[in-house]
Amino acid sequence: MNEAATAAARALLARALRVVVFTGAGVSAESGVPAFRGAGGLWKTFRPEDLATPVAFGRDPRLVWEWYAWRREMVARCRPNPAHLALARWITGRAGVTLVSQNVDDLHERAAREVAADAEAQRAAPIKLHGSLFHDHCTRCRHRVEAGPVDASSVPGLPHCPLCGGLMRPGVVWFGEMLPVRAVEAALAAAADAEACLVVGTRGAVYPAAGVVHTAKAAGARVAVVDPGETEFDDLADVKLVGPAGEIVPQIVG
Ligand code: BV8
Ligand code: ZN
Repeated sequence: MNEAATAAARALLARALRVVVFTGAGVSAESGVPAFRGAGGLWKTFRPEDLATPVAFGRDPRLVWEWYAWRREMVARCRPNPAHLALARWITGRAGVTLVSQNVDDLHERAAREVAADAEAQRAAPIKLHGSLFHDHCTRCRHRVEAGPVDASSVPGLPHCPLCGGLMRPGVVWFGEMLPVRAVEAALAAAADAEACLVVGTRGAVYPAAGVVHTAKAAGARVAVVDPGETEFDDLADVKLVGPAGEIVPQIVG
């Protein structure tokens, strides 16, 4: 690991009174959660972008539910990695850090619960821009429930609403759908107020989520990017740390 870049990132983050952290699929890669796009993202023969849409769900809800049931079971078997845990310890150990994530896995939340008691853990829970794999809502009355077992063998067997009988859908934001307004507002407010922005494991290709980093940069924040590959934020990065989050993040926030 490039010592100078690590030292620069540590200093950049330590001296900032207010920091926004923005994460993507890469922060969960070392936990065994496949990335969303690129080679690792493929499920059977489908690209995630083709399944994570209201059109795909309308066309074949059984297939889309089978995919989400598979992802849920897979993520439930995963554990937070050193990057999730280091971020949770850092955020509960100091003031002024806001965690914003695109991830629908619950590994940031689980890391927070592992390192701190409830009240404290709440401070390290992320603002989730794209929803969660672990709750569903009704397509008719929007009633929300905690995720349960899914029988994706037939449409009648799929989860249905206990209140109105409508078909339930995963509580995630699909392509072409609006993001949760309060989450976007809270994330952009934290970005506009940040003196530093730490980006971990995201290509930065999905909007409006990627706008969080551009907002922070435009507000004068210094930006550190952690990623083994190229990202769309590399040009605006003040420090780029090339490598896996599980190795690098504990070194810059620990
Ligand atoms: C909307 C939930 C409008 C579902 C997700 C402007 C420009 C261009 C396009 C658009 C635009 N505005 C809107 C669009 C369209 C679209 C979009 O952005 N398309 C992209 C693909 C071009 N956006 C939308 O559709 C959004 N909605 O715009 O609505 C609207 C307005 C009004 C009214 C109605 C509608 C909604 C987008 C949200 C989609 N849902 N997830 C589910 O999960 O099933 S997005 C999903 O994909 C993730 O949440 C995440 O956001 C994204 C994946 O991106 P990354 O996290 O970056 O992951 P990726 O695999 O790409 O990269 C991983 C990175 O990690 C890599 O850089 C890799 O090198 C790195 N890495 C790997 N290993 C490690 C690592 N890093 C560190 N350590 C390691 N070990
Ligand atoms: Zn309902």
